[in-house]
Amino acid sequence: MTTWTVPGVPDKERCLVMGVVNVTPDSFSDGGQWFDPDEAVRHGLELVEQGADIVDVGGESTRPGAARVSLAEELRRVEPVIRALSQEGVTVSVDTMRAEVAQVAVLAGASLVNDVSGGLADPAMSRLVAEAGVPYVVMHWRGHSHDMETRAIYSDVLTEVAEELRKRVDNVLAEGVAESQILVDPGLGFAKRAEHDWALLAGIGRLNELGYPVIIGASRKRFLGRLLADAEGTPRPFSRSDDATLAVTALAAHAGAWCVRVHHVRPNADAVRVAAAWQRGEGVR
Ligand code: PMM
Repeated sequence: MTTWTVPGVPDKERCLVMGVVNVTPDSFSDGGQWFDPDEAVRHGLELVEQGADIVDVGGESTRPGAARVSLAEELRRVEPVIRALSQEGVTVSVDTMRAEVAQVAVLAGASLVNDVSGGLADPAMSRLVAEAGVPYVVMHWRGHSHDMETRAIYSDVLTEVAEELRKRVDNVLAEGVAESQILVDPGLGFAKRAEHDWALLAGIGRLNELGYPVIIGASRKRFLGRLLADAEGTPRPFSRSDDATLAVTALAAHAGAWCVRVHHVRPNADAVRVAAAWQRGEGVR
């Protein structure tokens, strides 16, 4: 089992759990629930109590088709929540594509920058991350939500995603980010159809070969709903795909993922412990 030391994130000798707090009115799976800052903070603390190692705070929905929010609105949404959670000692990541938001977030106490565009959306992001010195999630991304579905064209998705991630990482390194800051994520559901998501999960080993900790964000995504469609082919709503998320978590942890990003923390926190015990063979005499 490979264990990673990521600056600013406590080592756990198991796959970490990142709990999601979307401070948005329109996110795919939990939009509107934590839009009020006090509610968002309360929810973040609840996720920690349930076993989250990191709380990921985002102020911009990235669901397919979503329009962008303004910089001012994104800052208004995330800054007070990040500040309050950080003051409570929570390890917070900021889910943003904007360097200015990342900067404010780091000043407010965020320990990681989670950029779903891997630096493509804002050319100032890599420099900012280099200066801040915080871990940086480079996710595979091909374009903004409004038209990302048209970009889901691959002949060999695993090879192409690994290669595009490697190029992004090279770019980010060239801007001064240190190797020790980099985390990678295949970006399930981002310019990907269900079959692409499954191929990437089956290929976690190849993603590990990039040489950086891998994050998997499968929670409540559409490929799970499609898999669990009823006899008429109607996809299972995301509100009833948490058990499937859990199965992905156990398998991803077993396959060497560094972290899973999930909405429903408690059972996933159990699943990563099961995977770690399984790998260590605890209980076997
Ligand atoms: N997915 C979403 C948002 N941020 N960040 C990372 N690193 N990986 C992901 O897969 C990811 C992300 C979209 O999911 P949500 O809107 O349901 O939270």
